[in-house]
Amino acid sequence: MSDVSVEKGAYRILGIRDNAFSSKAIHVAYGVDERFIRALCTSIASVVKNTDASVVAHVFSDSFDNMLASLQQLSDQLGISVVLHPVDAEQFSGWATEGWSSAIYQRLVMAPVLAPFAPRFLYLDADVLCVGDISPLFGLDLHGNIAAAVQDPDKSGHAFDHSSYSCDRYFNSGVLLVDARAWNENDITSSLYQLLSEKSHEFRSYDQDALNVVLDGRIEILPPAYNYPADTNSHVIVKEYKQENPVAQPVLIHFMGGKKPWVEGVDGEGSNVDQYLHYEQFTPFKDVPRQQPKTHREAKVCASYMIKHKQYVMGIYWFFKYLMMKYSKNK
Ligand SMILES: [Mn+2]
Repeated sequence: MSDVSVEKGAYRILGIRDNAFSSKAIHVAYGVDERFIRALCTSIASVVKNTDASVVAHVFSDSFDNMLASLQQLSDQLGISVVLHPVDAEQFSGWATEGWSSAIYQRLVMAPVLAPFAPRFLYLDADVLCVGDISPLFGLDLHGNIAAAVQDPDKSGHAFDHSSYSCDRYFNSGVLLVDARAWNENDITSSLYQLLSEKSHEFRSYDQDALNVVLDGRIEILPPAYNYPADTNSHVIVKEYKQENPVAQPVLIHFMGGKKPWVEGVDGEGSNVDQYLHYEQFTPFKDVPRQQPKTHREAKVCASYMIKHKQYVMGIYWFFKYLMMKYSKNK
């Protein structure tokens, strides 16, 4: 792939299709770093496989060097256009990211870039899996609001100053339907920049808190089916949320929390991991074994998975790996 270089600020289209940029096409957008390429491909495939609409996938990243071959292959396999948007991550360098990649901030800069492509786009976290048709979202009445999202399972609201916005509508930023024109007319990106430059270290859920503060009162709340927690998350808040909001057929399943379905040993209480693995079959990661655990928490999860599945040797192996990862790190 020696001819590959993506200039900052320029975009590049992989797989130009006849129908891709018709007004009927639906646009989905992701902001990732290259560690998420596998999840990204699976998420895109899951969107495409569940709709008759033409899909254009926009990917924002500060580097495409290690993603380009996979995205080209994905574009060919799915017959869709994938648009690469290089983002200079330097602009987020002073902002808090503890435990996260600065890619969390890429969703804040998408609307100005995407407005020339489409009046409306759907931002998705790469850990969101689509299992139903998202095209109705593109005809939905937003009642003059700038964006639409689903309420977060955690009703407490994370943002630093609860008096500055209505916590009872605190939304999860993993799925965000954006009216690009309204966003730009209201200078939302500038407001987010200003807020994060001053306060990012006071937030708990950085980009999500900032979006909640800036979009307060200008957000349309979507039904839970459009950002439903995956069954890999057994947190008590998530469990209570799911009991209060039972959804028989979700459209977008969000692998919230530390357990990701592309890591060996991650199991859910239901079928969400199997659903994830199903859509992976439509990507360049078809039949590639799941990622090995890389953190001590993942190693621990893997150890108990192996024991549960009566693979005792692997269980003991991962238990020792867990101990080594945990104690070599915290010397
Ligand atoms: Mn997520």
